[in-house]
Parts: sequence; structure tokens; C-alpha cells
Amino acid sequence: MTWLAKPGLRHPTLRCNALGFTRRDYEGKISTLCAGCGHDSISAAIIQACWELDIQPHRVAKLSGIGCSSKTPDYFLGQSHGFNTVHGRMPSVLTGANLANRDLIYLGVSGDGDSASIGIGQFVHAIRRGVNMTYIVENNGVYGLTKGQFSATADQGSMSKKGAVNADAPLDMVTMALQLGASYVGRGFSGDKRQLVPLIKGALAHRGAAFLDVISPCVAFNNHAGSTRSYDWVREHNEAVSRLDVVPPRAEIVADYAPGEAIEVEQHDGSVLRLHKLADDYDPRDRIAAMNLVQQRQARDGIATGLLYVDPGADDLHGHLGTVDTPLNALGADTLSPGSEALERINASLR
Ligand SMILES: Cc1ncc(C[n+]2csc(CCOP(=O)(O)OP(=O)(O)O)c2C)c(N)n1
Ligand code: SF4
Ligand SMILES: [Mg+2]
Repeated sequence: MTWLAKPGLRHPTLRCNALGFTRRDYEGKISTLCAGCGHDSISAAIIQACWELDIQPHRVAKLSGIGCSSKTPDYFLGQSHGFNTVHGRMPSVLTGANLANRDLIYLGVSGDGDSASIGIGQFVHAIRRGVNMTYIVENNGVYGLTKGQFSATADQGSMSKKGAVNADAPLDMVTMALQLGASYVGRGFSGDKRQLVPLIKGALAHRGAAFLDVISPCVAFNNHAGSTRSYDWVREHNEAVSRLDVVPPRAEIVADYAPGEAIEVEQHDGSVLRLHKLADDYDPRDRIAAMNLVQQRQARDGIATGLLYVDPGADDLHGHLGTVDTPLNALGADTLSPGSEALERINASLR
């Protein structure tokens, strides 16, 4: 059995959001992943973030590749648009969908194998083009679905369940996303929902390429001593740079922190990212500082988590291309085919 239907019964007093939906309305089918898999916690965080942001489920398009991580869109947002693409090809399908209909909220879900190996070229180009999306990599350091081979993000020297040592240097997707021009970059941990939910909310509210690398332990193949993606190892080495709150446009902004201890960053849609600094002098609006911090922490076996970089004024692919505000799939025949005289004029201008 590949999926299980969820019982429709729900408690009558479940809290509703501004749209009158409960969290259950943002769920999907029952997960068939291993009990304790980090990916299920990320699905729960996505459900919570969309519920808290009062997102209309039909406005979301969720896309994925192949892998345990890429199966997860079946387990959340059951009323949204979905496309489970080919291995590593989620970014180009998402880019095409986004070009056709800019009005949807695009959520790309992928794995470290899906995005850092077979799909690396796709990942690179979607990020550098500034596609307006939230791109989440559920990073467990292995190919979980095909039984635990090291992925390209596995740390050098980390040990597999059977004792093999990974000889290759790891590829760090956060560093790559920063270098490629992503305008919202964060790293989370599936075991820290308090940090992860606002990270996802901020990414969904952001215009431009938002990238989140979420460390997500694979309990079946990469949760043993010697692994650097196990729950224990990540809990011991996690160093958060900030604590994030996301305040939607209509909510009153209440200051509950001392001056100098937090900064506020307003995004395009009017939402405010309120960052309570945990690391001294860290400004998430400085791309170079973010790259340095990630490398410095890695050099001493630490994992920097939190919102690492944001450019609140970023533009997206549609801004770069100068496309019209109307979604291209809603343009009528008259606009798309303006007639032979207009074509003549265009041809003449090119001669
Ligand atoms: C073209 C192609 N090559 C290889 C595979 C086999 N395959 C399926 S999932 C996967 C890797 C998945 O790893 P990851 O993206 O990290 O997901 P996880 O299962 O760890 O969440 C591979 C190699 C495939 N399905 N298609
Ligand atoms: S094999 Fe690993 S990644 Fe896949 S569902 Fe099980 S714990 Fe999760
Ligand atoms: Mg993986």
C-alpha cells in the first residue's frame, strides 16, 4: 500500500485561522515514512506555517522530485496543486509553472540526493534566476529511499551504518545558495519546530528565491554514532544565529525586546521579520558575513542555523524578465495573437 486515507473526523473545538480553517484542513494523507523520520516533522512545520499565515490551500503549488523527502508533499496540503516530477527535475518544472502562473505560491520540496546530486544543475539555475519560490531541501546526508548510500552533502569522515567512512568532501547547499544569489537563505533542524515554523513562514512571505536547508535525520540509515546527521549529533552542534518571528501585514507589531537586541526587516508584502539576535553583531542582510559565518562554524564542527541571509528588496524572475502582471496563462487570444499588422511591425523593427 503506498498511501492511506485519513479519517475525516475531527474534534469540534479545533482552533480556526482567519479563513475558518483548522490545521487539519492543511494536512494530506497519512505518512508512510519510517516512524521518527525527520521529514515528517518538516511536513508538520509546513502545515503549521501555512495555517498560521492563513494561506488559501488552492493558492499553493507544491512540487517535488524523487526520494522519501519528495514523497512528503502527499502528506501535507491535500487541497493544493501538486506535481511529483522526475528525480532532480523539480526546479525546472517549478520554474515553468511559475512562468505560466505567477499568482500561485510555489513550494519546492526536495532531498539532498535529489538536489545535490542528480538535480544539482537544476538547483543552481532556479536559484540564480531568482524564481519566486520556497525551496526546501530535507537534508539527511543519505539517499534514504534507496537504502542509505552517502549523498553529496555527507560530511567527509562521517560513518555509514555499516561502518564505511565517507572519503569525499561535502557540498554545502547553503553556501551555494548564498553564492548563487538566493535572497532568503536559512538552515533549520527538523527537531526544532520552534525555529523551523517561522523560517518557513518568512520564506513563504518572501518574494524571490528562498532556500531552506533543513537537517532531517534518517532514522533507518543515518542516525547512529559516527554520523553527523543524527539527532544527537545535530542537537549537540546546533548554533542558532537568531530567533525569528514573522508578523503578517495585518497584525499589530508589538515590541517585546530591549533595543539593540533585535532587528526588524520588512518584506515586499508588508510582513515583518523580527530577528532576536543570539550571535553578537550578526546582521542577516550581509551576504558575505553569512558566507563567512557558515564556514567559520563548519571549521569548528558547528552547524549555523536560523535565518542566515535576507534581501528584503529582492526582485524575482518575472521582475528580471519584465513580464506583465497578468499571469501568462490568463492572457486572452487577442493579447497572445495581436494580428499580422503587429507582426509586420515587429519584423520590420528587427530588419
Ligand atoms: C533517474 C533516476 N536515478 C536514480 C533513481 C533512484 N533514486 C531514487 S530516490 C534516490 C535518492 C534519494 O535521495 P534524497 O533526495 O536524499 O531523498 P531521501 O530519500 O534521502 O529523502 C535515487 C538515487 C531514480 N529514481 N531515478
Ligand atoms: S528511509 Fe530514512 S528518509 Fe526514508 S522514510 Fe525512512 S527514515 Fe525517512
Ligand atoms: Mg537524503
